[in-house]
Amino acid sequence: MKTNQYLNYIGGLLLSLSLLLLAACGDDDSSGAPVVINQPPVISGLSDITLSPGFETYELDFANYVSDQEGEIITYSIVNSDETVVTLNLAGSLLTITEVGNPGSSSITVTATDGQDNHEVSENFTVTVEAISGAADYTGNAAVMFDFNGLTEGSIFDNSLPGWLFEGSTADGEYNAAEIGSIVVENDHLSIIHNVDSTYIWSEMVFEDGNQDFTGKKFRFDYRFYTVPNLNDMHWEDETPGVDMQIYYIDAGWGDVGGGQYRFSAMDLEYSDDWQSVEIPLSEFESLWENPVDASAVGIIGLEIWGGTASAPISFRIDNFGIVD
Ligand SMILES: [Ca+2]
Ligand SMILES: [Ca+2]
Repeated sequence: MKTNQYLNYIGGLLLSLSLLLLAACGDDDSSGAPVVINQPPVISGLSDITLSPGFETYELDFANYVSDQEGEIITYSIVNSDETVVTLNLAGSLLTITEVGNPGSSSITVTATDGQDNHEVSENFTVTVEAISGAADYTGNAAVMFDFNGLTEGSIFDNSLPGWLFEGSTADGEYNAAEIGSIVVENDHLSIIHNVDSTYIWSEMVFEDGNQDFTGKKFRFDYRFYTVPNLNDMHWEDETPGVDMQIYYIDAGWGDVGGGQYRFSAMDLEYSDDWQSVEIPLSEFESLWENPVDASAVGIIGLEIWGGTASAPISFRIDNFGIVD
């Protein structure tokens, strides 16, 4: 007997058996339906996902990856292994993955069931958010330039940044890095998150060689993912609630010659997924602490951040911070 003839024979035999069974069942009023075994759902085709920084949200419809023999209504549940990388929202079969702002990977487990006993099936996939890259190095003529390249990654409060001093304070004058938000050296740039009301971060670069003549030069930096509450041009020490940032320069003696300040609230920066550049002539700065605006003898440049709350943090990335032609 050839194989296909044999299969036909077996098929015929099975059909006969089925009919016999149906006939037998027909005699039993308690189970009149044919014996059909309900199958659990099947998940197939899910693959790992890699997302670039700035994706904001990404949607995935599990209905495209789950089938059920009986076409029953499928219900889904999810588990997210790392909420510092992505957060998840599930509405029916539609999964929305939301960016947190940190690179890394999270393992996501989806469980589907058709509602029958012991019919829960699960599958894992990984969502990877790629690391955020620093801006391209500044190629113009710089008098002072912090590019943050080649530094140990981690909190600025734990890892000193050569030539750059960071301090912070709460309103009562206490210094507590954990309460001051975070500035993290990451992948050749700084990540700044400030989410504590009535607290400031003050950072300053004191030039080793003392005062330098920056007449005619510009303050510049690159920024990315700029997310801030409404800046109100107030300093929390003076007025509450104060939410603003500023860059500044001053002579080494803090007032022997002069300096200037420029508030972010006057820059009107917009959120951008890509690196953006800011350049402001030092001559366009306002008076700092009533000192004359004068860039002829600059010994210190700085960045100050005031305010921001847990629900409305000041958050952005910064690179290539310095003084240029
Ligand atoms: Ca089923
Ligand atoms: Ca850099």
